[in-house]
Amino acid sequence: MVGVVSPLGVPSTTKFSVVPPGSNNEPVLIPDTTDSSMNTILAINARTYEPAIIDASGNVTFMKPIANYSMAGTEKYVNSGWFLPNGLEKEYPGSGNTFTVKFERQGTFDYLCILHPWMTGSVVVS
Ligand SMILES: [Cu+2]
Repeated sequence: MVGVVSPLGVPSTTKFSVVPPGSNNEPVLIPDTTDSSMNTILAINARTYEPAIIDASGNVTFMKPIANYSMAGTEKYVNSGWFLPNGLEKEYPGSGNTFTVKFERQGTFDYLCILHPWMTGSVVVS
């Protein structure tokens, strides 16, 4: 499971660590376009906010918003990122409003909305 809010420990002014350590969690960092030494940090878990994959080996890959993804079926985690109404996503860099998945393997694949965990479904590929 993954949380929407990203709790962070701050051991120094430049390093952040997730709480609890090893959780499926990392912050959204938005570079400051006027000062390259500065970032804005959203207390939202980037692994929910941006399209992200955790492969069978545990490697995390982020994709650009409005991504197309071919799912091998061995992934530990596939996330679409946050969907916002058309146009509004421009005000929230990293968000989008569509996510396309091509299923490469037969099976039943359960999904849920992280913001509304009672919204669930299954895709059956036969
Ligand atoms: Cu929802």
